[in-house]
Amino acid sequence: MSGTFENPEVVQEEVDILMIGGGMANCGAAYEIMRWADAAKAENGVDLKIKLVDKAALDRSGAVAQGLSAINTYIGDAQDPADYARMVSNDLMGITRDDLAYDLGRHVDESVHLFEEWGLPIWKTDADGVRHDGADSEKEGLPPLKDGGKPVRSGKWQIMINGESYKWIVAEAAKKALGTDRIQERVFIVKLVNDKNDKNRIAGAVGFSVRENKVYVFKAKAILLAAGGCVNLFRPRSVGEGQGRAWYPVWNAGSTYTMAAEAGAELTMMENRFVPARFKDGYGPVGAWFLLFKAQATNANGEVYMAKNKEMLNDYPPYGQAAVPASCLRNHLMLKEMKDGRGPIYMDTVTALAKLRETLTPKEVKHLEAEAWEDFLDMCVGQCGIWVGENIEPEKKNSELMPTEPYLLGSHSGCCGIWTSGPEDVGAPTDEALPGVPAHLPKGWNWGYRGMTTVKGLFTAGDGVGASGHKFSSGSHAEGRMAAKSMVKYCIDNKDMKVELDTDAAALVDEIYKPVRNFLEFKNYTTAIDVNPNYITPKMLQFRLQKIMDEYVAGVATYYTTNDKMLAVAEDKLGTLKEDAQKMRAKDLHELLRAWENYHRIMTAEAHMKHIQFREESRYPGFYYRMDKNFVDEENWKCFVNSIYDKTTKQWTCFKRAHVDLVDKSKLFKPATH
Ligand code: SFD
Ligand code: AMP
Repeated sequence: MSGTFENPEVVQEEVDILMIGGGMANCGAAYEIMRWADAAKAENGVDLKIKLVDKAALDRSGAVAQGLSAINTYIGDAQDPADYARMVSNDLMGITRDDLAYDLGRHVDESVHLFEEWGLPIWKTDADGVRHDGADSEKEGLPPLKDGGKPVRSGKWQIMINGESYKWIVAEAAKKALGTDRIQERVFIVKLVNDKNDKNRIAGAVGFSVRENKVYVFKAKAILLAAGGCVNLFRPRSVGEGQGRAWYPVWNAGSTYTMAAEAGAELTMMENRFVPARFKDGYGPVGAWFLLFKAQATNANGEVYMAKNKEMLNDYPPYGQAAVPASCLRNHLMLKEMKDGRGPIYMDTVTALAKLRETLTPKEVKHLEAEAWEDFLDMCVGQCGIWVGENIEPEKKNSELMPTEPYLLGSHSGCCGIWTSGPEDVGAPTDEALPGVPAHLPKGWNWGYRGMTTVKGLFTAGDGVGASGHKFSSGSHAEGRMAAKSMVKYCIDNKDMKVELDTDAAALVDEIYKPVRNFLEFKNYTTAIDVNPNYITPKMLQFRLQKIMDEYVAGVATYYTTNDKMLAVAEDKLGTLKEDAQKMRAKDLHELLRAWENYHRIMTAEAHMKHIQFREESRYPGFYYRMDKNFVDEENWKCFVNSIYDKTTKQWTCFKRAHVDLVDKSKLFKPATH
């Protein structure tokens, strides 16, 4: 092993483009980037050096690790990107960037076509309307999607796949296109480094190997930071040995938001969160049950709360009147039953499967019953364990549903993230245009490079891009591809630029190995290795963070409620926790990883709390309620809440940015049909 635990080997490397993370977004970027880089070489004589680092192994890293059983964003030919932008806006209570959603909508299908070309099995419907799963549809000679093949739609936007090996397939294409010599796995990036001569420019990043005693200091002109969302900042519902399980992946630790914020990038909508309704204890997804199996959720008395509590939607005009109420509002109606003591909530799988038997052939029914299991086997295998352990056969026994602990993400049904530059050609003329900026986008929505943050050279995609959402796996891949193209353009436009790190390598190494040194210095002070007045274990610190967030920032303990006073307490406690984070210990490389992941979680948690505090309303009923401002205030708060973190003063500044609808939303608010 190189270096020692106390004094790691320092590896310094200079590249033009650094990609951080190897999930869906960066696999998209990796696939796309070489064609633009090769063109840059041929046309401009610029030979770009490119590198991708991932804290894990690409084949199973990120949210798609276990696989998925649906691709949730596929536009197809029955809808268009404007319909998609409308849906995204509606599900996120009206405050999203139409330019980003529209742009994604017009590119996402190409990624899905590539997945199919690379071998991802996609369910198809034949000319007689019969459904075939991926392997069968290939045997039957049904055409691929790009040649007019008809997918099996679970919902309006979602298509069914046999996706246990989804990530393997996407990673293989990424590795092939980028070349394995440009990829380094098991390197955890801790922080970005700004340019010495321009505080608002990116100059590099620093991280460490999770297998060897090595610290990596990268210099880079452009960085694509796509390290996923944030999980485990709230106390999870699962306890004890089950705690390693969450709905979104536990290894998404807020690295994207924290590193961007510390580098000075403007964040947006960090108050937003996603509280998915999931199968209880196993976190099994519900989409296939609601949309494909047409199941209904009920209270303990068998009453369908979406019908029973329909009137409650009238409290939230115009969103309550949408044909499909937003995810948070669906939770809002469910929570009413739980709070009034009519729980547990059930997914009525028995009735749904019985009804399907009335219209489908026995073969199709068998296929669907198998799919009920495969849905979980593909993406959430723990839920199958629960079903087996609790003797649940979905055709005979209903399963409990439960709203989970909150998650922060920008690619699934949430929209927190980083404020990024949009496309240059989307939108209607507005008089708010900046001089020199195309006149069709609102002020501040475009500054030349799609996906670039407000820090020069720093790009993001997938969970990193805020104020959009509903991109899911396919959209994150497409967004990564768009960012790759922009980064190459940025590097060509700035080909003579030199960047210089604002901190020297030795200081960066000291900072990163601080938890190791805390341990080595004090470990002999007590005989119990985990109990020490001079350091705290990352695990204990994580419990503290989760308790604060759960009890004061609208976690499950308070049925997702908080108020200004509780937030003030949280602010105080998080401040102390941030100070104490400097005392985390690392007794091995694994704990060093845990220590820095926790630091990233704390910063993300602080941003979340600050944004909730700033937004004086409850924009997402069912996800969180500020009980002192328990209403949606369209007049004053139909706007983005953005923030900037100052790493020197350690202060957040939150502010409003105007929201503009670029796509007409009136189509959404037809009389409700549910
Ligand atoms: O069932 C560092 N998602 C679903 N998408 C769909 O299309 N269909 C579904 O069926 C979906 N469902 C679902 C989904 C996710 C999960 C966990 C479940 C179910 C159980 C969502 C998508 O998976 C998601 O939108 C995308 O994957 C987001 O892509 P991206 O690239 O933004 O994030 P990532 O894939 O998690 O990758 C993050 C990468 O960063 C690495 N990383 N590397 C270096 N240094 C650091 N500090 C790092 N921190 C993280 C990670 O290793 C990873 O490679 S369903 O619910 O609807
Ligand atoms: P989920 O499995 O809950 O992550 O959902 C997968 C997809 O189906 C996402 O696009 C959700 O927004 C959508 N979805 C889930 N439940 C419903 C529902 N009851 N009505 C409409 N869309 C839903």
